[in-house]
Amino acid sequence: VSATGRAVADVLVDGETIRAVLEPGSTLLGTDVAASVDRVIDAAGKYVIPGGIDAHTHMQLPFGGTEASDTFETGTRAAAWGGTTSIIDFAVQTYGQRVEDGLAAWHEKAAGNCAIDYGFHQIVGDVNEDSLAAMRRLPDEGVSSFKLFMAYPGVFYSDDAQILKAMQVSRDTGMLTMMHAENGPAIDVLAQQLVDQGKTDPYYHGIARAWEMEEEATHRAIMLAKLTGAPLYVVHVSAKQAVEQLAWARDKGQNVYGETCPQYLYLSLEEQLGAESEQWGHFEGAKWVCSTPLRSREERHQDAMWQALRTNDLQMVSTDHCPFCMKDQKELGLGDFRKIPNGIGSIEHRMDLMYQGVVTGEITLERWVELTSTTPARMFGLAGRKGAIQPGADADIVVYDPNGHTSIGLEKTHHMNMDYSAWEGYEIDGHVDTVLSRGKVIVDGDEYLGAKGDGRFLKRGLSSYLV
Ligand code: DUC
Ligand code: ZN
Ligand code: ZN
Repeated sequence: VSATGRAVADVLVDGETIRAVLEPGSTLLGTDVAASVDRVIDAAGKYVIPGGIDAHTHMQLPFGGTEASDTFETGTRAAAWGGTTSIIDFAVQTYGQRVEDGLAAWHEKAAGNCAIDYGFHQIVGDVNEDSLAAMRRLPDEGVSSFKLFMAYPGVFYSDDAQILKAMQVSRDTGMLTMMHAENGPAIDVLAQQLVDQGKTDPYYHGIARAWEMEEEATHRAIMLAKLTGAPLYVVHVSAKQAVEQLAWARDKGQNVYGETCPQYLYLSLEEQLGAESEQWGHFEGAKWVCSTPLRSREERHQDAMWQALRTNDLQMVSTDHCPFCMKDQKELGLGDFRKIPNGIGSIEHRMDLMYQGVVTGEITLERWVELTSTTPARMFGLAGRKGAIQPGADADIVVYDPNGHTSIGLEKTHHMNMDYSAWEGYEIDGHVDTVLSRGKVIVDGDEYLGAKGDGRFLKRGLSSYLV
């Protein structure tokens, strides 16, 4: 299955590379191909798809006084189990730090630890003259996109002046500007007022981060991108009004893109409000505290995300994988939702959860491949190497069984380094059977054959979507 169609075919892998896609029973240079290879993987009745590319992950991200609980080792292993064979993680430059040092630190965390190939975007948390100069050199390092935050004053936040200057670098270099689009200063006032009223439960995280704050920031990012001519990619879109902004800008011909995440397709603020357990009481809702937040199902944001995936107003699905345990991590926010580290762990389940969209008729099989692999490769400068089963591409291949079944839960399918699953109880009509990463079988049924250090750093080129 590719982004453009499906066919019954044999895929010939030679070493780390796809050599040919052949009609079954083909001969190559006079020899019967199937009879002359070292190994045949029988995928009859199953889908053979390009390995998933998760273009938004946060392994070992320092956040809220703690650190995201998946290391590059545990996070990429979980990814492999779930049919994802490449990630693009966010290297972080914090206040007062040099961009080069932030990037070097991320290389140190990842090198020799990944089970699958990995690339980096660069978070620029401190836009100043030094970092603006350093950003111009990032494409030479194979880092062809940077992320700014309109949220999180005091942590990663950039004001409009800083955004404008960074976007000018984006325009000049062809690097994609990735934007966390929420009005952080306004959100922080609302959050403080809620806490002052004693509204401290996790649910109020979503009330403080109102959709108006996402719509406004998305619009502002679009206008700054228009003014500067920067290509813009808005991450973790969750509000239907934010999608309307993207669609509006795209209809006017602007080079603007957006992703959503499984949590914004499946989960809701109402469910977070209703969450309660013996152990945690209403603090149970902390499991789903992430930013942007879960949105109201009554307001139909989830339906709008699925629709946008069909109409191509949103082009990709990434996870924003940013896992924290309840114990000692989410727990930090007991009595004050502002102190709950933001994030959900989903890297293992993205391919399955999005396949559910095929089963329920929300998207087509081809669109599934496009949203989870082909477009991520093209968007982030990996076209030709990743995201398609074609001659010359890396042999990153998943055999997916539409007749298989996957039960998600902490005691079931769970390899992420977390003490809970945000997806507990989800039942998937489908199963990742076999996973190849550059020609090596790393998942074979219930057996894991990958190893840390198998994954290599991906030096990325510029986006195929540049004009
Ligand atoms: N959102 C999250 O949920 N976690 C990390 C950073 C972010 O923007
Ligand atoms: Zn973000
Ligand atoms: Zn993120």
